[in-house]
Amino acid sequence: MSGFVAVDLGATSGRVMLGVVAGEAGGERVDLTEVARFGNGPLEVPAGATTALHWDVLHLWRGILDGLRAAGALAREQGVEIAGIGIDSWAVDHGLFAADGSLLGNPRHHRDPRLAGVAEEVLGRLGPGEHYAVNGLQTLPFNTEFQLVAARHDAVWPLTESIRLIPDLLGSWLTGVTVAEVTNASTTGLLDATTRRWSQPVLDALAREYPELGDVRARLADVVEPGTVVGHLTDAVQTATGLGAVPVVAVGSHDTASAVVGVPAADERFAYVSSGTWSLVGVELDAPVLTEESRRANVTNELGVDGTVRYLKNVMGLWVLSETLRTWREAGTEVSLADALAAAEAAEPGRTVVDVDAAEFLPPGDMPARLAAAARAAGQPVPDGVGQVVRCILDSLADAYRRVLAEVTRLSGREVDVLHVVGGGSQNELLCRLTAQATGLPVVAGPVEGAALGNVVVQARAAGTLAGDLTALRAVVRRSSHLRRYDP
Ligand code: LFR
Repeated sequence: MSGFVAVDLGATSGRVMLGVVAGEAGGERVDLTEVARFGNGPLEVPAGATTALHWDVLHLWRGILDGLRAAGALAREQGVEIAGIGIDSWAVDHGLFAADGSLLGNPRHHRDPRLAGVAEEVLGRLGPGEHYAVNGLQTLPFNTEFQLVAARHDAVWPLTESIRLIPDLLGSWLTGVTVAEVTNASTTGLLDATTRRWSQPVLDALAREYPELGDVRARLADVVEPGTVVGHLTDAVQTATGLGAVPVVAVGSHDTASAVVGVPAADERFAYVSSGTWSLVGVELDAPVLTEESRRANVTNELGVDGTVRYLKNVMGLWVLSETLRTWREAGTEVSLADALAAAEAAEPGRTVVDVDAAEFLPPGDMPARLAAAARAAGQPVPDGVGQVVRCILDSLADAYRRVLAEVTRLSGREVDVLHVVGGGSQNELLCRLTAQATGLPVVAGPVEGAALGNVVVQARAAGTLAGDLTALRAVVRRSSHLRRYDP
């Protein structure tokens, strides 16, 4: 039997899973076992007169090596041969490498405060309409292109020879080969959403406005599609993990792209919420929507597996809840997630609904205070106490999902019969129920490990263990998952 290792890195934890493909042809399923889990999160570091928000990429590297060793041990126990490794992670963030191949410092976190105002400045110069017509990307303050503009005066910038998004960075450490996987590359702002290649006009426009950037294209690897073999584990990694020369396969390396593959839909009439730290709400299309109306609505055309487009929008997601619980914990009141949700369940419905996508909810900090300020500004009752605060967050998320769904279906013309919720947030029953009520659609919740399953099935197809189009892969996902349905 063949096993595939999925490395799935989220904003709060990284996981290494072994997925074993079992069952007869046409009835295959993936048995997924988590072999390692390690923490992840933003780290604030003093930087001269200010502070900078970073990721601890070496901690992730250690977690991955430990996880690969554990996956190897489990595979040996089960008599399974590991036939591939795939990495997916959050998007946009990247490491800078010098000509000698060394990493120039820890990657910045996309919630870094220095990005405030940069996007507006850049788009003011490039022309937002022209820019969107090429890259089709929603304006988020942290799109890679804005991060690069913010980095152009950094001491390490002139030394930078290679820019690698997180999964490509880690893949290059595993194999010695650097690629730019397309689904994640599509979140940089530098890709042409129609040709699925780096956009020379966009790169030229940036170089013209910001000469200090120099030749960015020379620092980017060539784009590859999911399913491409990146390379094989280096000798050093083989020694560190006890694995052989296993191939590393490019999957939908943007976690949301893998999560959308992991949506257990039966046909194309579906919408999804990939629910984690962020909630990504959208539909899957065959071609990008690059209209002015779409740009004004700030809907994104991120690229998906098999030539698809993920037409979606970022909603602030469970980040607001996790930061709320952290704020209370640091103030000395430990509230478990289960207790928080039980209190929200008992609280008055729809009492306070705020715009959770407002910029003030992006950086880490005191969310209850920000929610109170937003409620006051909107002339709504200020939530007080655990139940009201958490209820306000969930009601506001469900309301944001409703708004975004109406927008993406209208702008794309895609009709949908069902809303799939995948990822960690699919376990939040109250949120699923509120979502069904708000959208008027049946909600199918699960799989929790949508991204890891999407990662595994794309590898398994590349290896010839599975066959077929996305609908066929999704049937495998469906057979591999426990799903729950919530009717409106
Ligand atoms: C979700 C996600 C989103 C992206 C955000 C930042 O994990 O990948 O799709 O917008 O993180 O990278």
